[in-house]
Amino acid sequence: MDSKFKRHLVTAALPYANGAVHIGHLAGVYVPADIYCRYLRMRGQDVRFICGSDEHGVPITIKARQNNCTPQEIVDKYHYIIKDSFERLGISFDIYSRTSSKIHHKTASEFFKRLYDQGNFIEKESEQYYDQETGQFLADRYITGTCPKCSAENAYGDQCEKCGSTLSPTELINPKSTLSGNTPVMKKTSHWYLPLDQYEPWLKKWILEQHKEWKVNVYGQCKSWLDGGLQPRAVSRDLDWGVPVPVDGAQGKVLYVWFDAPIGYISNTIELMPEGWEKWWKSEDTKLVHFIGKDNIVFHCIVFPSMLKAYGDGFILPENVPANEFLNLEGNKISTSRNWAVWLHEYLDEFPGKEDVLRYVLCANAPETKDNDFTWKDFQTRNNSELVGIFGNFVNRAVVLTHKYFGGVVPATNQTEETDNEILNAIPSIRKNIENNLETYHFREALKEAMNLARLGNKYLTETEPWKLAKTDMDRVATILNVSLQICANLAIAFEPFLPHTTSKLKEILNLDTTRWEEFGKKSILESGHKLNEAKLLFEKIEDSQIEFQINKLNATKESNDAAGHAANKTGDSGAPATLAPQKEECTFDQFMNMDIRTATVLEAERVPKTDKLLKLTIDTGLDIRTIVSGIAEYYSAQEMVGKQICILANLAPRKIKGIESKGMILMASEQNGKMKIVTPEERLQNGASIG
Ligand code: B3M
Ligand code: ZN
Repeated sequence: MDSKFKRHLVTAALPYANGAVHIGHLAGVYVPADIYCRYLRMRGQDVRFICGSDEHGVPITIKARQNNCTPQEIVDKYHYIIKDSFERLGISFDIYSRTSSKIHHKTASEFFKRLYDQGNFIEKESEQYYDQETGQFLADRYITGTCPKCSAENAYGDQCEKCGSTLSPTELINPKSTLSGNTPVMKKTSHWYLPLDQYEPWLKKWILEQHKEWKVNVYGQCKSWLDGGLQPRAVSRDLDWGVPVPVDGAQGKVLYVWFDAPIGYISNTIELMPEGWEKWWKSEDTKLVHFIGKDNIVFHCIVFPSMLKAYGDGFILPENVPANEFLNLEGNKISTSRNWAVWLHEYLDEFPGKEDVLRYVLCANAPETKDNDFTWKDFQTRNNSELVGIFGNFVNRAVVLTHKYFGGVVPATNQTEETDNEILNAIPSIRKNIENNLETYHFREALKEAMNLARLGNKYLTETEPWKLAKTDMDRVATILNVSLQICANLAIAFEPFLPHTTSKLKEILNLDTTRWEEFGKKSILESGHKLNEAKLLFEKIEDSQIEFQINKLNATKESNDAAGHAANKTGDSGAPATLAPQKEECTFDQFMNMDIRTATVLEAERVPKTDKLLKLTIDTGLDIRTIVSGIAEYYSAQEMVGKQICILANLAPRKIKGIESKGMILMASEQNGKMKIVTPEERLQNGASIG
């Protein structure tokens, strides 16, 4: 361990609260950051793991506009979905807060004010695009056009997603307002700029000379920015959502989201430790590490350090910024807007108890040095042949045989043989490899090493065949099982940073309260005579049908994306949607009046076990609390449903679905692409309000 530092401050990029978290975010940032923090804690280090939602910026206001709601409603919705799903996956943040918090507004505002007062900014008037119809300046994503670098259409005012170039709105060819679709006009406005060019010599020295050890992708991106020459960057925007610029006469202006978001790391640390936070940010013996995705490199390596440098007052800089590349999904780029993703909260609902399988696959396949692909087939194979076939199988055999031959008590070792010593002696070097890899941010390699130990254990049992020796040589069986159980105990330590749910199960089986990293490598973690608990499977096989369900889900997304593109063209031509279900047969007024349709609110929701589509909902109909089973799991997760107001047909004859009595039916509207959406009143009404 690096003894230069007394404490470790680890941050993970603050996810935008304009959508849920997906596997790309996890593999790139949160899973490696969590492994790192768990490892440091096991080594007895003083660690704070800081994160929170990034709740400002144009993507959020655009999403609110699309959904006809306020930005606050958007961030409230996603903040809780994100926070809860991280917790369920076992991401062990010490704090997960949000940038709409009071404390953040105060911290960010004061930060800006100090730089302003110190004269660190340049104030500049410039002409910027303005939408006359909506009366708004068009910052960042409020403007799209053709990319000047790669000619892709629909590049944003701040970035082209196709080629990754950073852009400014005036570089776009044929700019259009995303608000009205109109061609914008130029209008004068003034903003504050951080003169990054002034920090260039200092940054060059700090990064290019003193941090040659940074990952190649990170160092390379910094070098190309620095070689290209830095320009002053605007740190304010004409927007009504964000931290107001704390300067007289700056009405209608807020801090640029990339100015306030990294300060979020500081605000969240203050929120966590109102008294002691300063030593975490201003003491040379704190090691600061930022985990991020590759699209955030410039902000964390160039802009934020320049802000901290400008601020002065002893703020430390990151020791390292381990940024990962991107994870693709089944050969295509993950996309929130095209719904091409595996969403964490959906995964957790669909694979209960399999948190660690996702952690394992995402780490084993992490895009550490290049973009990588996640496929459901690979997910299944890694689970079935590695977790179940190697790790789970080994532990299970060792424990079951100990129960069978020694009543679940760890037997004493007798004479050891060459094979026993070989495997026991291999453990300390595996430990060293894991440590070296984790401390240099090579998480895939570290995990591979841990898995190698399980692999060795499995091979050892297969070769020594204690079940055959049981007829002739119980002394030898005792030794083999003692050795095997020591390996199990070592596995419980080795895997803890990676698969914490599994290792707590394993510790329970081994009847171990705690495991300590210092013990990793020992040959006698479990003393002879120690009683084990009963054997339980660490992992379960994932069936083809589960994988097919996921693949079908993605295919449906693909089809609906294609259909949406198609339908968009069609509507452009004729103004009429392509296909709608034909009108049903006439019904009478009385028949209609017989239907008792009302509002209700979902109190609880859970997936009906062993089904793909069904949710069991407990709802408040105003009249009673009842259960409805509905086939909406394809479109809504259980969590998303809780708290939603819905409309139900209340007097539908009860029927049993999968053994559960369902009373009523939820009203749903089906889109052309077959997707269903629940029907809700425009405003929340009292439950039981009748509809007709
Ligand atoms: N909200 C951007 C992103 O998710 C972002 C990171 C902020 S970290 C201070 O790519
Ligand atoms: Zn481009």
